[in-house]
Order: sequence, then C-alpha cells, then structure tokens
Amino acid sequence: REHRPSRIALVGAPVEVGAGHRGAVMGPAALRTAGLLPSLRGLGFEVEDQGDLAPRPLPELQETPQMRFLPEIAGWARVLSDRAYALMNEGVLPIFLGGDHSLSMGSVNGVLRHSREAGRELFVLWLDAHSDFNTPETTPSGNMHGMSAALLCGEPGLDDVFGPEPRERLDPQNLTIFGARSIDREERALLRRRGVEVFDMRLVDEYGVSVLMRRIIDKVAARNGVLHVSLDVDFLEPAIAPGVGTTVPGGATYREAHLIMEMLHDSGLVGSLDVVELNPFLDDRGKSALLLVDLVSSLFGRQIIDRAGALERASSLSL
Ligand code: 6HN
Ligand code: MN
Ligand code: MN
Ligand code: MN
Repeated sequence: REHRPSRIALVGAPVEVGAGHRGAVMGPAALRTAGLLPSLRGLGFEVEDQGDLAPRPLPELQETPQMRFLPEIAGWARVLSDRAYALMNEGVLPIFLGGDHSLSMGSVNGVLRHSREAGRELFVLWLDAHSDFNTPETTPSGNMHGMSAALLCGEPGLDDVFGPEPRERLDPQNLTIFGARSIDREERALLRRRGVEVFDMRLVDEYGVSVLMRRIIDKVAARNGVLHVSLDVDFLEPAIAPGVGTTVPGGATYREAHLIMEMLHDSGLVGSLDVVELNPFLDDRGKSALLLVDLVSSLFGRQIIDRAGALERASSLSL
C-alpha cells in the first residue's frame, strides 16, 4: 500500500540548544531561502509553510550536566509532537525543518501516536553519521541531540521530556541507523543489546546503498508499514555539506544520497520527514542548504528523466 499524500506542510523548529554548537536556529530560514517551498510546489504538491514553532515554557523542569537545556528541549518536543500528530491525522505529510536533531524526539513521537491509532506500523530510517542512541547515563557531552533515537525507543532516564504528555515507544527493531561512522563506546553496546539495525559506512562501502536500501524498503513493505525519514546533514560527506556542527569524514556522496532519496520516492512508503542539524553559520555560500533542497526534491519525485523511459532504454541496451 503506497502512502502518497498530495499535501505537504513545512514546520520550522529552530531549536539549537540540543547541539554543542550554536547556529542551527537559522536552519529553517536557510532551507526556505534555498527554495524548498517552490521546489516542492513545482513537483505538484500543495505545500503550506506553517512558519516556525516555539517551545512551550516548562519552568518546572531543570537541566542537568547529563541533559543540558532539558526544559527547552522538552518544551520543543511536546509542541512538535502535537503538531506532528495533528498533521498526520489530517493526512498532510509533515516536513520538520531543523534545528538540531533533538527535534525528532517530538516529531517522531507524534507520528508514532498517529500510526498506532491508525493501525499502521511505523519504521524509522535515521540517516546520520551518528546513532543518537546515548542516554543520560552514557552521554559524553550532555547534548540531547545525541539522545533522540534512544528516547524514541524508550530508553530510561528521559521521562521528563514528555512528562505527563502522551509518549509512544518505537520498537528498536523498527529503527535503522544508516551511514553511521561515529558511535560512542557505551552507545554501541546499547545498540547491540537492543538489536537496532545499524548500516554503517563500512556496509555502505561493501554493498552499496542500493542493496541496503532495498532491504529496508522490502522489510517495511512486507509489514505494510510506513516510513519516517530523519535526515541529519552530517550523514553527508563534509566536503559537499559543510554546514553542520558535527562533521565526520567519510560520509555519503552526492550520488549515494540522491539514490537513497530516489529509491525512497519510488517505494511510496515515506509518510513524514525531518531535515535536521543544518547550521547556516558554518555553511559555505549556502551549498549545504541548496543540496538539502535538491535531496528533498528527489525524495518527492524529482527525476533526471522519467523512470519508465529510462528503464526501457536501459533494457534496449541490454544492461
Ligand atoms: N547528532 N555521540 C555524540 C554525543 O554527544 O552524544 C555526538 C552526537 C551528535 C548528534 O549529530 O545529531
Ligand atoms: Mn495517515
Ligand atoms: Mn543526528
Ligand atoms: Mn549526526
């Protein structure tokens, strides 16, 4: 069953205190400046830019060295979860514009709530140099953008983020971390204990993105599921996407990233998206923002040439 809503909502989440560097607050504005809205409209979608959200004030919470800026992060998560849930219920496909990766605590929680009620199993594809599976126990930094996947899978120590509000749990078996090349030691042990699928860059080198993506897509399709994609800018090779605070060498190339987006589009399984960690303060003449707009456009159907025609020509060449 394909999931192809015709309506898209852009939701800005200029949160930056989950990261170790300042500057991601400018991410949503840069994605707009780079032309995300007209690009998606040009692909035939009805697109509404809902502007930027603001965090709910939570003066009752206190930060700790292991959970820096907890009140702000929790305020964002709660607002984002509500918005994600509401948009999904309306049949609108939300794109969350970050902002650091802590925003996915909220966006994915809201999407999970919708999919549980709708009886459709949710899978999450986490495109990232990191696995963001630290907990307050394991974090080396206290930066909460390194904990969002762990929170979603129900790891302990993070209950204050949602407090009394509805909180969902993502089955760790439904999470795939893709493109990882920087995982902390205890984080790695936890990923293994929970059975999270980690397709690291070593596997990408060995099998190529198409084999790995095919496995993910087939798994989701076989379970009649729907897919949330969480795209961290540092998934990409720093030379093509320098606008992020946590660059790690050896990332996805331009063509690998595009192929992933094209395969995701063809699958018809993507129901929601986060674009996170863009830090325009560190970018080089907007190139990271422009690349992200290109990638999102591929995810929503932009093609070099129509697919049927390309396949036909390839077979006449007996490829
Ligand atoms: N991100 N593992 C490191 C930490 O501080 O927990 C880095 C996390 C990076 C998070 O890129 O979204
Ligand atoms: Mn739905
Ligand atoms: Mn991340
Ligand atoms: Mn990352």
